[in-house]
Amino acid sequence: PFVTNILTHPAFHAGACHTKFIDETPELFEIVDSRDRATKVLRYIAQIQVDNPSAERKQYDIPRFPPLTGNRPDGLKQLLDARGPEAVRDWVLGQKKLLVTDTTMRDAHQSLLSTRVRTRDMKKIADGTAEILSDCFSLEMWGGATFDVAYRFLHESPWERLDILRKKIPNIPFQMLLRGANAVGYTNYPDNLIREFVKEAARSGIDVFRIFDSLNWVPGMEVAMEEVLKENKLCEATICYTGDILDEKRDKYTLEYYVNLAKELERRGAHLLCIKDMSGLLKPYAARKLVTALKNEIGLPIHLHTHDTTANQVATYLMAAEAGVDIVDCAIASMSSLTSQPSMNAVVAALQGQERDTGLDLQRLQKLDDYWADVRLRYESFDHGLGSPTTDIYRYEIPGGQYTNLYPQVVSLGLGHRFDEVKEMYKTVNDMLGDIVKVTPSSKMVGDLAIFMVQNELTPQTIVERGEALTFPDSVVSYFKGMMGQPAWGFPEDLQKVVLKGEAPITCRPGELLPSVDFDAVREEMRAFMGSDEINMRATLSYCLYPKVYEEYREHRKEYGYITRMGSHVFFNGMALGETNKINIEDGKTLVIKYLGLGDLNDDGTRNVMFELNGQRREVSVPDRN
Ligand code: 3PY
Ligand code: ZN
Repeated sequence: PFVTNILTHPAFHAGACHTKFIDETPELFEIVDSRDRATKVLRYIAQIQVDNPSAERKQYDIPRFPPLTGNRPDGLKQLLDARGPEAVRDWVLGQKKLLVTDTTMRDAHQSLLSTRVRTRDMKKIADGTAEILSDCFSLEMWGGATFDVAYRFLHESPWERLDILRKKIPNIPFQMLLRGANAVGYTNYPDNLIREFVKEAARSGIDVFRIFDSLNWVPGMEVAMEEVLKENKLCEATICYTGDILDEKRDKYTLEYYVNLAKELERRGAHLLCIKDMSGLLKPYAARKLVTALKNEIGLPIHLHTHDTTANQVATYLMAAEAGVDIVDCAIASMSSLTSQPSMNAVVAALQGQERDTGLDLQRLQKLDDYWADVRLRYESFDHGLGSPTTDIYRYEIPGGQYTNLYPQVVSLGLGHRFDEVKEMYKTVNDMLGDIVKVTPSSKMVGDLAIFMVQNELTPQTIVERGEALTFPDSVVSYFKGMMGQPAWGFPEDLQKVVLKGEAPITCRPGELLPSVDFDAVREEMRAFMGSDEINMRATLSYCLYPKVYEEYREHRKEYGYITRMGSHVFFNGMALGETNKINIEDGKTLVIKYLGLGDLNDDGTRNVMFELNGQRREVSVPDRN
């Protein structure tokens, strides 16, 4: 193609071509580059077609968008930027409305759609969100599992998501979920990595950092909290709720336990306190009791988070609202309920005209709801969670996000028919460990151990007896070593001995032992796959957190280019025969692609795939792996 470009270039025809022609005519390279980019996009789609030739490929209508009014009122983001986190805290405490955080762009899809919602589908509703939700407390749109899933499965940068949404939504505070010393990963990281990560997230637009420790171990939150305070952002320290404060037989996670924890977090400078009910165990009357006690004992706004797995949680919010909770987490109705957050539309409707009226406009919320209902259809292949609510979660205490993923995980191990046993074992493991807080990453460890025990036909007794000869899952070894922090009531010593096989556990903060990251050395190491591409702090941090995932993301990018703007049904499922799509690969550059079908298998094992690209027939060949 390069030669063709030269031959067809007007300067060449005019005889003005000399040896410097190529150097001085950069658009030749642009043409090559853009043709190259189009080929990459075609190859991406072609590979999906070839990998799954007989898939049923649906076409979708354009989603329904809310009509924009052009009126995007200032929100709490302006107050935070102008007057700082204390001013926001005081404003929250000084007003009556029940404030709402919208989790649609983070926890809702993490808990319903295996975290797969793409930046493109968030960007398209960003303007509408900025107008309609201008009065809400925050948007939870970053952190948790979204960070690695963006790179790993969506082949896009979570940092870019933050940039894009920040630009379109300048009025609502952005909130992220930060797993304390585990950041957005599953293991403890060195202190300087946590600090740099917080700094970069704050610089990139995160305003509210919800920080938790998966064992409610305060030292695990310490470094992240300190750094957020330094950055002058809102530090929302978290108590993870487990057990049942109404059950007098359970004497560990009592009202007193939670109140003491909350006091400690307030003492350490938190601006807000989160009750994180990750498994949806906080029953309505327990919420009333807990919120009343916390309101009496501490002076911070209280932000309640839950999952509606049992269908009890709108009632929980109403009881909490009566008891004075300040903020609740909801998702737009079509992305709510079951393992996700309670429906914002339902909560708003329930409080209309009452003392704690949210002030949000139900009619306009319906427009956001319509959009998400349409978009959700594109994620059908990930939408295989609970069909109906279940109260068995009170027995198993499995977090919302984990509950949707556990079944496919168990199926992929060939244990689908033993799912009930795995759930029962999850409970058994919890009892065996002395009843611990279960949330990422401790919940993953409990799940891993439960599956391991079912697979190996182990019981709490035989696991200790046979333990010497067993190779335990990495997460379990890490837990018993103390690398996830310290559980409040210690480790079962006999099991700890067999898991660690003579190695001594640690009792201090893992961050005190982990050597600091040498960022220069890391950048040097990254050169190997980054080539001449810029290695900025974001790239470096991502690589430190997820080396393999990040490297694969760069490779994918090299091979297929920038596909973040491709429609989601094409991105996941490819195109139906004869379907035409416009695919935007950069500002002002749109490809019109029509899929014409599969061609022949070549001798080298590749298969030709036919398209029309901007009206011209194009054939690309990709490996046929079937
Ligand atoms: C996460 O850590 O990703 C969670 O959502 C925990 O509840
Ligand atoms: Zn959650």
